[in-house]
Amino acid sequence: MAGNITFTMIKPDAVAKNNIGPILSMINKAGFKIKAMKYTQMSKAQAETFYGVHSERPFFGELVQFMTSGPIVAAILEKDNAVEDFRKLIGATDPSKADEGTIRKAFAESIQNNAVHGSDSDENAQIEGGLHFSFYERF
Ligand code: IDP
Ligand code: MG
Repeated sequence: MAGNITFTMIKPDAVAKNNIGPILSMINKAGFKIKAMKYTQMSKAQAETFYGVHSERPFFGELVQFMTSGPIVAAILEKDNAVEDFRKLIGATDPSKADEGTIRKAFAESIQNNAVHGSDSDENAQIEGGLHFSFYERF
């Protein structure tokens, strides 16, 4: 059965461009509820852990640098079929391939600076949420 939780970050590019509000509005309009949220900046160690699966990719160093370059908004979102529906809402990793109406189409700058993160599986949603939020920070 599909899970009802996903994890997202509004990335430093979108925060720097003052797009927190418009992105949260799209998330709310798509029917996601906010279970947990914080405005924070990741350390190098946190970003390396978060993106550990990509550690062998050529872009890993730049990705970690980018993700630690400024504040992010981290959140746990709730909805039926959350992971799949949120991936549809954010669109393709490369914004030039993202569909109209998606968050990345509207706000991403490049394949790296692509405005938002969305978990790719129920298992990773649990892991990623756990990296950022304790039980007492979830409502
Ligand atoms: P996703 O965020 O759509 O799930 P992943 O393949 O999991 O995409 O990659 C994680 C993040 O790494 C992307 O969101 C993007 O910021 C960055 N990234 C992915 N592919 C590239 C690339 O080819 N060049 C530079 N950065 C990339
Ligand atoms: Mg991914």
